[in-house]
Amino acid sequence: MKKITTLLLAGLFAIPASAATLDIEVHGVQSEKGSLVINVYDNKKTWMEEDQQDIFKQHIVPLKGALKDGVLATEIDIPEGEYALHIYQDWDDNKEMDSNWIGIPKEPVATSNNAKGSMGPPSYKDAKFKVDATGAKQVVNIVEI
Ligand SMILES: [Ca+2]
Repeated sequence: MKKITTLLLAGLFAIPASAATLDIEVHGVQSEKGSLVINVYDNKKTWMEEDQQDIFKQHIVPLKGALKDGVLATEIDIPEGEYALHIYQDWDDNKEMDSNWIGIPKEPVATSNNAKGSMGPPSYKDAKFKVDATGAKQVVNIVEI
């Protein structure tokens, strides 16, 4: 019996206990043009950088046929931890958040916790949230700035 218990425990620990599901609802999507790009960051050093190596995880959802009353619902499998999301509607599907010459986004944007910046982009501190073993949910509004 003891042996079986040990085996069971070993089996349990072999499963990555840290896998969790992050549910994301993006409200206020105005059109089905392009894709929704969800960039997940796990530290403030790389926050909002667009190089692939700076992004912890990227999740791209084509919008055609994916909206329900202007809401896009999706989920990401992610280890437990602390994260912040930067989301934009990539109208032209060029995998970049287009912005004007002073850096103001030209495509609709959203941030986890609906964090807002004052005179600049929102901070990692305001946007960060925890994902524990039971997962997490973020409901955000996407807006044109
Ligand atoms: Ca773009």
